[in-house]
Amino acid sequence: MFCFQCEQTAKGEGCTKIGVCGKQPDVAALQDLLIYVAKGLAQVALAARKAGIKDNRVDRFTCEAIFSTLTNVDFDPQRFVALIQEAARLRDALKAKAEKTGAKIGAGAVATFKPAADLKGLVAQGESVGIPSADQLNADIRSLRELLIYGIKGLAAYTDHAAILGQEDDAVYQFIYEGLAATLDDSLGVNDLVGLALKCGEVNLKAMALLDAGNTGTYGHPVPTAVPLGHKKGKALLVSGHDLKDLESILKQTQGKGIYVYTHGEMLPTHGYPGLKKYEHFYGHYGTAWQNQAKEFAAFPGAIVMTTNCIQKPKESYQDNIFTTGLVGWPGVHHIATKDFTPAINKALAMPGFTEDDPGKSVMVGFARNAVLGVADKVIEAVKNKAIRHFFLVGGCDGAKPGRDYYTELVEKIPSDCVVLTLACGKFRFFDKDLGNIGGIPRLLDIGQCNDAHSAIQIAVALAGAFNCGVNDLPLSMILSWYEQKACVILLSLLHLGIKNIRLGPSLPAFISPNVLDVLVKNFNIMPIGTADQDLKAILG
Ligand code: SF4
Ligand code: SF3
Repeated sequence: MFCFQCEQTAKGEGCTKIGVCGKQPDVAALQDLLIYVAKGLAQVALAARKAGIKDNRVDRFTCEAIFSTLTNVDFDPQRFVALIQEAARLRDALKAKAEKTGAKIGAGAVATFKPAADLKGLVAQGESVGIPSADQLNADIRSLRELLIYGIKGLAAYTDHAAILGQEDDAVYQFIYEGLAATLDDSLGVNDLVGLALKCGEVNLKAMALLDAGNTGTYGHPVPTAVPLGHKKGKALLVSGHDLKDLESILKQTQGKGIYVYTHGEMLPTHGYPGLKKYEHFYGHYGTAWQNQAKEFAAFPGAIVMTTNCIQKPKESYQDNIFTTGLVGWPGVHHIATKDFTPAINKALAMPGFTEDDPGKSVMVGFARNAVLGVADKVIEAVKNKAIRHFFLVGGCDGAKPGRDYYTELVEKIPSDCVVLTLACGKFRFFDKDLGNIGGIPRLLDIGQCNDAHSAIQIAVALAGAFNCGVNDLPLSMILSWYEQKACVILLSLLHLGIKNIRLGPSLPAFISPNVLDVLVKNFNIMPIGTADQDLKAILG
């Protein structure tokens, strides 16, 4: 196997024997094969679209298939067998439909590839279509094709999240097909691929705006809300991942059953949505970021549902208490495909739950664009009268590397006349710190999930508008942490917007070649994080 799509890749180079994430070589090969078949499906979809034929089932499926290959989503080989076969079936059906209209559909090797009938055969096929080695393909082309693929993975994930809430835009699907097909096109050089990667960032802004519209249109704009980190005496069900609709279904299905519902990881900001916080048994937040789940889930006295990334290998002690839904999968873990969460609810009822009330401390969430821009006058005034010196956007993914302590230290050392905006699971490095406030404006503002990056961008753009300057001229520094491919596409969106001087850590992507890095540094002055002291000195002088 060879995989280097995430930040924790082995030795900062690539996972070759088994994934550091727990991905087995057979699943790695099946994921490579699924991406390969998706590229062929994309070629056919583009040709069919030229003939005026679109198929929403193909569009939705393509995003689901690609999302499944994101880091820490699906580790179950059988699910990939089904996805590969369905991809080929949909491709052939679309081709037949288009050809009936007289359209000419190309018959290249990828678009006509026949998947093997069984898992063993598919794994063997997958092993021959993985990422080419640096000897087989020019290092910069390889780097940019993979950057584009990882950008598309993140884009497909956000497109799927938005579509679940009824928000779709055909231009997004069109680009996903174009981007996938472009990675097969040997005529494209470095400049073409850089352009496509930035276009991926541009299209992702559309996808994230759709997701924002889906979330806020369905559940209202988040409002500042205190979330207890403790628990209530009673049965307990923990929901992790990013999917608000799954959470809502669970809240509806647990109503009146004597179960308290808790959030984990990226679900924390959901407590701010009026349409979710109205449920009285939606109580508090348990635990921290994804990489601590083995310890935290083992200690949780109720059932656990994973709605999206990030799942890790369940420990034996809680293997029977954890359930997956949507695109998440782990072999042997009970998967709830129908959205009837009865098995998880029955498990929560059978487990002891918490034996006493302990509200613990609480944290504030709900500072998404509507809440922050609602007090924009106050914020602008505070900047003008120098009560606020600088804004730091410290956000992105969390992960297991010790170097991620940087983000905790940085936030602790940010001076008291500065405001910290945060989003995504990287916040768990400092989310429970009491940073106080500046004239009533909290110094730590949680904008939401990684899925809410659109909200952060809207806040920055609105502030720039208020100060009549560009985002790069604001007293704002972006200090980001990355781990998986949703973060890759958000970074591409920021670069598309021309945002400069981003600090990225804890390490730079292994799939970025030295020349590609050079392009990014020259055009965007993107830089690796240093030490907290050095970076604060460089930013604040
Ligand atoms: Fe390795 Fe990350 Fe790929 Fe998992 S997703 S195999 S940890 S590079
Ligand atoms: Fe986190 Fe997986 Fe990226 Fe949603 S939950 S930000 S890593």
